[in-house]
Amino acid sequence: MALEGLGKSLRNVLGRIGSASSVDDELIKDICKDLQRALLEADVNVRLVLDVTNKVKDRALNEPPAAGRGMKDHVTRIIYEELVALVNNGEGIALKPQTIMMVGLYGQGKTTTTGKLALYFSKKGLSVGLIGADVYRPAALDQLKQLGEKVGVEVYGEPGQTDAAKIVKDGLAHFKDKKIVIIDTSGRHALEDDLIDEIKRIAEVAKPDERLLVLDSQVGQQAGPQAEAFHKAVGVTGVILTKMDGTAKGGGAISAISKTNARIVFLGTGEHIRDLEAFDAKKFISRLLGMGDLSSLVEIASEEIDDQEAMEAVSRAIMTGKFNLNDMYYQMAAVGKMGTLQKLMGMLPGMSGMEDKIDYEASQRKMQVFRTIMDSMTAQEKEDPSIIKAKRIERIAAGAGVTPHDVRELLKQYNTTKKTMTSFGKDRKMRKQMMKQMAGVDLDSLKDLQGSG
Ligand SMILES: Nc1nc2c(ncn2[C@@H]2O[C@H](COP(=O)(O)OP(=O)(O)OP(=O)(O)O)[C@@H](O)[C@H]2O)c(=O)[nH]1
Ligand SMILES: [Mg+2]
Repeated sequence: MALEGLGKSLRNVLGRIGSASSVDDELIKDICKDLQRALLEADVNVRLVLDVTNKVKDRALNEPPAAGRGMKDHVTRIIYEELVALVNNGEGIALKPQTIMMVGLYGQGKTTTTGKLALYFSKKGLSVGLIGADVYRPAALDQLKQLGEKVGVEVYGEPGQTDAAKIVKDGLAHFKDKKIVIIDTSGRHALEDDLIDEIKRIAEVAKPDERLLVLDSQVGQQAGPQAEAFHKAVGVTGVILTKMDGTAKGGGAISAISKTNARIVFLGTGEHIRDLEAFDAKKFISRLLGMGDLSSLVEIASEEIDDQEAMEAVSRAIMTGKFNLNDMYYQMAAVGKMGTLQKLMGMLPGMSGMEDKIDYEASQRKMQVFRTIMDSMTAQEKEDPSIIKAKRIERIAAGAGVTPHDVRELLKQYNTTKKTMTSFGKDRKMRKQMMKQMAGVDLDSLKDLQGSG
């Protein structure tokens, strides 16, 4: 996952708050410095970084915590809110009839994402037509046609035509009955005048409702000037960050949004046609921060965990064999909210019947205790609870105001759950099928798993 580095350093910042004996002005200033470093390392533009950290500092030092909320929770929540504000610039793409134009430099993922969007809108029940207006690269139309075929969407193109605006004009007439028309345009290595002229002319002909800038998340600080130039030419309304499955630092892309004043609308998370996620700032930041770490944000987390996400968390644990305390906490929150894990358990071969053994109320009560205990642990301990030795158990218990028995119980439950989770992953056939399902995981697709398992 991209932004792994950023996520890790942000989680360390929160970990510092969690393990501090008390939150005073000194700590807040220190934390803000750490936060600054984390964002700068991820390539976020300096001005933005200072903006965010000054806001955090100002609020943390001056705003009193809400009634019943401790200082740790308060500061954690402020950081979360300010990070959400950093990437949040408005609503997603509306599900209404519209024309969408894709722009971006060479190889950023325009054509691939055009195909992904076609699937996205078709799945929502809207008819889609695609226009291939890349007259620059000979194979571009074929590439788009292949994608169209995959998702059952018609592609309009005029092989040999060199006037992109004319193709668009004809294509729009051809697709006058389609609800959604998406225009794929050509890219270049650099921002040359003729590229800018071409997309300007296309925009004049098509008058697209959305002008989406497709941006490779690996692009660093150059993302800013790129975004600015496209914005000047056509008025960018939204940004799609692609290749989020890579190892990008991501901060450059985040900085780019502030140059266009547009919002991030989708994330590309792989080469497959299904690898597209509607962007949700709160979910994105919650995930980056590692839900479970954010004990103060449990309410937010459980509001926002949907079926899909809980499933993904479970699948991820099964697939990778990696499962830490935060994951368990996150999953418990999901179970408490909607019995998602129960559904999943019921569908996995060998696990049906297991759902009856889950006591949801008891699990809710336990969560309260676990939350307090986890607050007294360091980030490392949550990452790898096996490093917690007897002496630390006593300390953690004392810090959390519970008995050592409670701490041991948390660790025991963690070990059992981990064993269950990772034992699936050892079954090769199972793993392969899981892998296949993961991109577009939904309840129906998981039913197939049961049938063949
Ligand atoms: N891993 C990964 N690869 C992606 C993603 N999106 C696109 N790609 C890959 O990036 C490469 C370029 O994608 P295209 O869609 O052809 O990019 P483009 O912007 O249309 O390129 P030009 O038309 O040449 O300007 C292809 O190999 C895609 O498979 C993504 O989200 N993740
Ligand atoms: Mg292309």
